[in-house]
Amino acid sequence: TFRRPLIAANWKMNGNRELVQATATMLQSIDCPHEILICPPVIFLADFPKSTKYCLGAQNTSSEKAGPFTGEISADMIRAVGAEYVILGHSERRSLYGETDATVLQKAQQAIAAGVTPIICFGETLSERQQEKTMWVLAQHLDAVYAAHPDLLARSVIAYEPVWAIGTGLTATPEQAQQVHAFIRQHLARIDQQAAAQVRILYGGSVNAENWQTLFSQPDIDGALVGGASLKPAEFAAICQMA
Ligand code: G2H
Repeated sequence: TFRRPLIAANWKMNGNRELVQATATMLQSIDCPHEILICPPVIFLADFPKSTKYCLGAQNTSSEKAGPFTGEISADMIRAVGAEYVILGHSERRSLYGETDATVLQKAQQAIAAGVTPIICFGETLSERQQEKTMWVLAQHLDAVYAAHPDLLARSVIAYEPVWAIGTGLTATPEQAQQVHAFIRQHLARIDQQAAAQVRILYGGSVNAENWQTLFSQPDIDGALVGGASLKPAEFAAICQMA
């Protein structure tokens, strides 16, 4: 099964118009066979020049369609300013803003209804890994989203982000990551075998230009969700160009 690699930048709450320009210019100048995605803070989406070299996404969206939800931004709205993807259930959203699998599921449904592809993040904490509960924890989270709504699987991208590797400089070893990616695909095959073979599973957690090549060479790693290193256009471009 061919799965087109997806290299996604998650700027988190970083960046400015200068970084938009620098990133757009850099990506415009490179050739890369993978799909490249930039997820800046939504306020910058409209500042990106239209390009065939990259697409755009948001880092969150509302679980509601529209209405009196002060401060929220709907999936229709992010779509209207160019977002084709939205990152959902990032561990920072889960741990700092109380998002649960139920919230993530609602948001994913809103996104899909608006024509936006959700990139749903899953990952274990350090203590869960140390207690050897990684696969069990992931199975619970995956089932909470996909077992009840198998139709979502063919319409989403999955990101495996071990919480202990996020922004810490620690990365999963390629073997550790491959083991989890293969488990995720296997587990999802029980829900929908074809969709599981086709779903792209991204790795996230301290990806940089140094470690990406060996992670990317793993058979079930179909791309990356890049945080810190995506704020440096030259380094992000180098990651995008690795085959
Ligand atoms: C994980 C990742 C991007 P970083 O959160 O989502 O960030 O690469 O900075 O660890």
